Amino acid sequence: MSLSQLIGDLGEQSRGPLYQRLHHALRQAIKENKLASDSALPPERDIATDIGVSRITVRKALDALAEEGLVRRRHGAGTFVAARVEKSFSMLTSFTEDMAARGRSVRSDWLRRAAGAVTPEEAMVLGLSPGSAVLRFHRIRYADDVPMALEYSSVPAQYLPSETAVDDSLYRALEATGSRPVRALQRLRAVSFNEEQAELLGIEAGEPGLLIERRGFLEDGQAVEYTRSYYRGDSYDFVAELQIGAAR
Ligand code: 16G
Repeated sequence: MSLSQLIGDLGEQSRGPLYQRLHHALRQAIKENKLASDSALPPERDIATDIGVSRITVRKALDALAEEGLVRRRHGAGTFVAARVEKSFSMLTSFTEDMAARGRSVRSDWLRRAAGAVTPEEAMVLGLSPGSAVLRFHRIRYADDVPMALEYSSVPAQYLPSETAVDDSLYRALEATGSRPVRALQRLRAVSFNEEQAELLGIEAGEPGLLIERRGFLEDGQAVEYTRSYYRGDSYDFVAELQIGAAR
């Protein structure tokens, strides 16, 4: 099926300049999986002829998609629909490990990295007494320079020498002090990103996402981590391997 058949009549998609309508139509096609993850798009000039717009219009639409992280340009190879990340829901791995396993480069921008007194919510979740010290790590997490998730972690202060002990990876820092979690409880639910979160992730407010809350525990049952991870719905597939239970 050609791209023009796939996205339909641009006039009916939305208002605004032509490149923007093409951008929105392609974005829709990617989100609806009509353009498969990691598939190659035709060359710009072919798209232009197929849809009946100028090459500049195609270029601008693809630029906008690249900025949103929905397509990726590979030097000399063309433009590809960005691969969705398959994240296992049953492994106690870190963001850094998840991305490294997929050959993606990882970086984070700090929104906050500070010590403070535990809030009532953290005290309940981490099993701490009021007044205890916690370290907070709030980050935008990127894979190949595309913002993928917002992450808000709290760790009881006793498990790390200071907040600056966490550089790239929280789990690496915890491992260094022998306090990496060995068990975790997770809860997940659908969210819609608010204005502030959407801006940090470079997407539009109201887009769907997934919130995963993780409570990580040490061998002795002490809670060492409480993290809320907000994942972009358009970039992740969550997978889990299920086995038939003993009690049938
Ligand atoms: C993952 C964990 C998060 C953990 C982080 C550590 C999920 C749902 N969440 O994002 O709880 O704090 O990895 O990553 O998997 P880091 O070691 O790369 O900082």
